[in-house]
Amino acid sequence: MIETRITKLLDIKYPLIQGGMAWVSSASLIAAVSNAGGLGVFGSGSLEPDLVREEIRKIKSLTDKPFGVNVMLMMPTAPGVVDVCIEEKVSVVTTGAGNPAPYVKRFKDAGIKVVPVVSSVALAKRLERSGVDAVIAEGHESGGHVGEITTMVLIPQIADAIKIPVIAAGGIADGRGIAAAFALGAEAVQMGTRFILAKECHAHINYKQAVLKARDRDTVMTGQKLGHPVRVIRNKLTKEYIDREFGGATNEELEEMGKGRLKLSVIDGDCCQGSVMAGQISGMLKKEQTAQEIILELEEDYRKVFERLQSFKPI
Ligand code: TUI
Repeated sequence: MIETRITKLLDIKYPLIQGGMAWVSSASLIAAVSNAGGLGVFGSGSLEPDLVREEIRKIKSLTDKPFGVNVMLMMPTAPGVVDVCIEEKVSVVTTGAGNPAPYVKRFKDAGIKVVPVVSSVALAKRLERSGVDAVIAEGHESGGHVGEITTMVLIPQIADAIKIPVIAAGGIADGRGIAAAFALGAEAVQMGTRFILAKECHAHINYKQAVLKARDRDTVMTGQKLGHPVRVIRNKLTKEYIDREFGGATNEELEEMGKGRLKLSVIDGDCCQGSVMAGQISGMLKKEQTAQEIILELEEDYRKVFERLQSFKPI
């Protein structure tokens, strides 16, 4: 498709990264994405370090290609998960929901590439100084835990502010999105929501159906009052949660109400009372495919967009 600093850095064929999604990104999905030439990423979420190690070993048994692990920094398990990533010598660590600077030296000393998710220019600059290899600039369109700035606005500002390569995330799921990300200054894209619909993704069929059914305006923000905004598909839970959030519930009550909700939808398939995290691009997604079909379709789709853009070339 295209060779960039990211394909070289991560030793992958395509500049395509599957976002690490807690509970959703199972070993089978990660291996399928990496075997197809992208970078599969395991979302360790709130898992205990020993379970993360088990999953890493399962992935290693399914692929000899590079893959990544996402460390969710706001979880109390994060320091233990960092130790496991270092002991298991994973190729790449991505981080989310916090500042990974305290861990960068240990990762680099272990030969691990560090690619944090950022949602502001300030953090991107700070992390470049701390020695990370690249950043994933994730816009407000994304699913799950999100920042405030949209992808369209965030990518060019971060690309202008730092020298290390930028990976764009948030609202990207086809060749048009990839071409747009490159135009804005990114050198690869990360996609989460589209890979929920990979056949190798073990998320419950009800979760996949919720993504397939969603239209453009069907995601909402929860957790704004707690200071951890999370984008999910609207359902019975979000109605009750938002009513209580803006109806005077305490932070403790809201924390309690949110506990275990992601597993409830992804694993148990309760998409009424569970938290169905997905991006705004859900409205565009209409079918399940294998990871390889997704990646080959993206390549073909990107090529067509590129050809179309040639006709706009100034004479
Ligand atoms: O991490 C994500 N997305 C996620 S994690 C997740 S699991 C979860 N489970 C239950 C409740 C909430 C989440 C679901 N989705 N994306 C990466 C991301 N990181 N987006 C935004 C940020 C971010 C935010 C603030 C990164 C750094 C940051 O900096 C804070 C600081 O210290 O400056």
